[in-house]
Amino acid sequence: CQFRYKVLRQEDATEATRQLELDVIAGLQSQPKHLSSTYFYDQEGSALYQQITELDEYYLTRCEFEILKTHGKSICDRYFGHGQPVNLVELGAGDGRKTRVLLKELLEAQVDFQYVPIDISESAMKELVMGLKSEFQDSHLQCFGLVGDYKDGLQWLSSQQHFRKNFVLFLGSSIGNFTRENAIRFLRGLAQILRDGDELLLGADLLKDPMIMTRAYMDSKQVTRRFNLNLLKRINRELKADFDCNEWYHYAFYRSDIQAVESQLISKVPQQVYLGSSGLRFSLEAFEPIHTEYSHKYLLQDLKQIAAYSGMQCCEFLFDENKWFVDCIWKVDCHNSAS
Ligand code: AVJ
Repeated sequence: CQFRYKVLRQEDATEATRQLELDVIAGLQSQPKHLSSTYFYDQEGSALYQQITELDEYYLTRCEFEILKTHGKSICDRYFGHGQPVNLVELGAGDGRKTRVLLKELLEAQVDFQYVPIDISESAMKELVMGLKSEFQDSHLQCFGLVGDYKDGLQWLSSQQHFRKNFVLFLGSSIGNFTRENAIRFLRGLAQILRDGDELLLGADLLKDPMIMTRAYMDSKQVTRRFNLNLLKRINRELKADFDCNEWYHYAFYRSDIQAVESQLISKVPQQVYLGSSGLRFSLEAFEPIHTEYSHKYLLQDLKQIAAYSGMQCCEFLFDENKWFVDCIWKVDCHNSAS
């Protein structure tokens, strides 16, 4: 079959829930309290994120769409199709809507490639693969999806034989959820797995008017609020907790000290939360925040520095018309990775 997916690390529900529980306990015992944004993306969270990408205020997806539409052909000409088969690997593929632009270009140019989307959500993957099947049924598209986290994805990459060149997509400024330090650690790991001739296309949100950045995370339809609160709903369900989802403010603001939009859930009242799975109780004061996400924003010079520290070499920067967003193309710096 041309359109299929495989679940890496046979999703051991009990193991995943145990990890969630450990992280939630540690996060709620910390001062200030925090929960990890990696837990946003269950079935409902992935669907809500897809709604976010269609909001007027959430410019990121639209900008990157424009970039891929404008530069797709040149990406295709420049980095694909010297007769060598390619793995087009996408980390965190989600609904793959932006990537379809590239898929069409590659099919048009008759490049020998296979699309390997990787996503943490099996329901999102199912939808992606079925969607591709109905849209590209009569083409030569080969899609081999993988359900897993980034770590599983990198592990799969490193297990591959290297007669195929890899072109890795990491779109949407997903890198922005990492601290700068962790971003470099992650990209170094990727650089070590990639070979001479492989490339990374990295999407990154650029610094701009703080109000524009803030509004993208405080949208008027309050979809982002539901996305943020879904974290508590998930914890209620999976860890038998009793968060009252009505007793929270969703709040996002730009922090110029770390160049990131920070998202929080702020308790409206003094409250106690019971975590049934562990029998633990946590107290929150009125107006106490739980930090849930950082979305980092970049200058081009930051990105150049991150590339250098990660052992990669910048090939080019591709922009939308407003220069609000950038898709960077990097390749492994053989000189750096050898040292
Ligand atoms: C998927 C990490 C790129 O940080 O902009 C959207 C997630 N959070 N609205 C982002 C998100 C709130 C998004 N990324």
